[in-house]
Amino acid sequence: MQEVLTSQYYMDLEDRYGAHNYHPLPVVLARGEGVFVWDVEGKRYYDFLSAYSAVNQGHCHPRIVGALKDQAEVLTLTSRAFYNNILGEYEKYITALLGYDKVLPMNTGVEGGETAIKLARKWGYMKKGIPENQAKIIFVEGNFWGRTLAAISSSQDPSSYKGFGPYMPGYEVIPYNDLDALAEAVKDPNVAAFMVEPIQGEAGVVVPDEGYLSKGYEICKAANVLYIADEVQTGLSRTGKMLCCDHENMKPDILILGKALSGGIFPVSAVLCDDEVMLNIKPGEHGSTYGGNPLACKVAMAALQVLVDENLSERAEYLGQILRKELAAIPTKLIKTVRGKGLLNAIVIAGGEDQPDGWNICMKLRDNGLLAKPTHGNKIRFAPPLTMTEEQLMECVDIIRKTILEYEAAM
Ligand code: IF1
Repeated sequence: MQEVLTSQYYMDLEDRYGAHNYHPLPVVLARGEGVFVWDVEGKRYYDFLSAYSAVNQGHCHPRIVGALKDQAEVLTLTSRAFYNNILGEYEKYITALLGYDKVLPMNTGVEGGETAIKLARKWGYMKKGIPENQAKIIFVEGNFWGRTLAAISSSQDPSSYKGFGPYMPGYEVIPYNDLDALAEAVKDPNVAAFMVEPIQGEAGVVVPDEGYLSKGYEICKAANVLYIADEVQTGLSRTGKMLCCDHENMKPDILILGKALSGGIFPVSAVLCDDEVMLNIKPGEHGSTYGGNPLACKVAMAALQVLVDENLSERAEYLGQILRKELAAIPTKLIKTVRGKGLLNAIVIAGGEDQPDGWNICMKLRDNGLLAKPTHGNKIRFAPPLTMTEEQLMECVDIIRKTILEYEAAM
């Protein structure tokens, strides 16, 4: 008898045949369109995670899917052993759009971070005169930039690094949002770069003080240290500007993009910087099989054009103001803090990181038709696709308010 393909059936498949490296919310999605996703039973949800800001343009955006389909039937991958007729057009487009001399195309966000660190180290040796293998990179507490060994080596979160040592040398970690600590750290002549998220995503949408970005840049500039902005999660209209650094009119020396660079279609990342930094990596010193493939380039150009044509930065700014105001107005003791910029927001649930309310509230939100995920126990990220209408946002606010008040009443 044909097995009924229920959510449980699919969850059991993943449990039996897949690595157990995640603990997903128990919902099995089968379709996405715009701000909505549907589970295998046909129930519709508002997506308030946007695949961690990879789906800023909304699920299966027709222009981006169209670009994928058109190119997929012509030429998908040449490798960089040869030229192709798409990569150069993309490089010209994205460097003009974001104001850099050059781009180095990669695939995942963490590859972007690794590439940025290699560029910074190489610049440190070839331009700053740091002794070979002595280059240092400064990170901040609460950083998250992926799961590779280089990325977890800068983490203070045991679930990220424990059991995976030994770790990458040449790292120093200072407090986030602390300019005095940065000024002290860059005094070391062997420091090549400072790498930081303009808003810390995984840490629970931690927004630094106004001026932290621009003053941090000035401190690095004065010490001949490169400023690397990891905008994999904050970039591409998510915080109400094309780049989060734009809020402070600050142009980082090295910019890392990922996630929404492909509108959730498949992995595309990019590292942008000027010639002074980019040209220290010579032919054969870095790359990847799929980096800059024609399909990725066409998808990325469409994804970027959608951000511009649909004014998604302005929408994120406008809707984010409404969302934070409405969340702060919910009459509850459960919500300790509401914070964020644009449509990258989070609520902090009262009580410690180890209490189950974040997860339990997300389970209730799921029952009420909205999908969100807690981070570090008591923070719930609220980051819908930027294409949401004000009417849809208000419907989501109603769902969140109803869920919070019902949860509190049942405590
Ligand atoms: C997972 C977290 C978010 C990132 C920043 C680089 C990367 C990420 C600022 C690496 C990736 C993803 C990883 C993904 C879930 C998600 C995440 F919860 F894990 F931490 F967004 F906050 N820089 N973040 O946020 O990009 O290599 O993944 O393409 O590991 O489950 P990637």
